Amino acid sequence: MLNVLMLGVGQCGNRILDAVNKESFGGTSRLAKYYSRQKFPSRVETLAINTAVNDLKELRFTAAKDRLHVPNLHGVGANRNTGKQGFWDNRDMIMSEIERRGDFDLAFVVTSTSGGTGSSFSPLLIHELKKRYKNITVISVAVLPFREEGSIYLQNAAFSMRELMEVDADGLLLVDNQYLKRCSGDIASAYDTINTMVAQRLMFLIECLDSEMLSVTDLGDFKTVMSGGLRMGTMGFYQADKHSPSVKSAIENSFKPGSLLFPANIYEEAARAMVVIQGSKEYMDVDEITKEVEQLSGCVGHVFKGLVIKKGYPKVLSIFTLATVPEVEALYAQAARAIQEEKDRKQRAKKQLTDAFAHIEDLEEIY
Ligand SMILES: Nc1nc2c(ncn2[C@@H]2O[C@H](COP(=O)(O)OP(=O)(O)O)[C@@H](O)[C@H]2O)c(=O)[nH]1
Ligand SMILES: [Mg+2]
Repeated sequence: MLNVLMLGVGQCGNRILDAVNKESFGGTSRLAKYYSRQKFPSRVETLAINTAVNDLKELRFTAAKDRLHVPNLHGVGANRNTGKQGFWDNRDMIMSEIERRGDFDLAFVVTSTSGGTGSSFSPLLIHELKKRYKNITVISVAVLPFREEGSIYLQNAAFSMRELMEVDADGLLLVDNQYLKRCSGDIASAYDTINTMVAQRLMFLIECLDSEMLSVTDLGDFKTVMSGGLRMGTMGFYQADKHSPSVKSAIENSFKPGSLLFPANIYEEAARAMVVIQGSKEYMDVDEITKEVEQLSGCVGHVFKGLVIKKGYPKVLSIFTLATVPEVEALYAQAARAIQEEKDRKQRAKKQLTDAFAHIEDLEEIY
């Protein structure tokens, strides 16, 4: 049995964690958390961490004991320096809250890269986790902002992503709000849709890593996939239905740009992959599956394949690490421009005030 820790940090991380808890309790009832058992086969501990108590209050499916308010701050106002200080001031309290939940094999740290709390806490948290848990695999699930959300968010995303890559996490799974915007009209329902997509994929991944598989993929394989390429990746998912229960098309559909959480042409950009397929025996045509995976292996360095027999139409999760990420580079270029503009704006404003004061330089107040 796998011991899994899932941390949701900051508002975005908290909400995605809440979506996980909603899915895991298998219902939409607000009361579900009080009486139903989690659907996870593994032991999964969830913890929502935030400096803003209001963000924690907003959660609907996360038990009170799984919400950790880091005190004396009311959010950090998207300021990552304030956030880092807040983490250091409360490090022992936060870590002991995690450690009293026992030992873990695998941890997901879910956060937006662009806000204040999650983006500053998460790299530090990952560092602490790697230090305190000897054999733990830590994967960061990092949400990229809508590109028009403003210069501070862009700058935060650029710097926090660099920190996430530098703290020895075992890999980064990217979720791009901008790319996924097309899934929904207004922002609020886009968030819900995106959060549910992420929750579904993570839960399916955990379930499969801990299943009896025909063809095995385990935590070690997942780790190997995540360490491929740039150690940054994307996840595809597809669930077939009764109109088209073919496992072949389910696999192919999970590779398509429309199924991915971060844009990539996986045939050209992926470094390693893991494809996990679940479904009733009657749909699991092993020859077809092998053919599909072999085709992918022709383009991608190494592909791990997992098969799980479980009642239902084929469900496919595909995880890719990437060898090139043009979209990330474009975000850094945009962030650099935004930082420069912000600097110029500040200088112009300062100059205007200096000029204004100059008008009264040689004058005194007269009464
Ligand atoms: N996908 C998704 N993104 C969100 C959600 N809430 C906020 N964000 C994004 O997160 C960023 C703001 O970070 P947030 O998590 O609110 O900051 P923090 O609470 O200070 O860590 C923005 O880029 C938002 O678009 C959410 O529920 N889902
Ligand atoms: Mg927020």
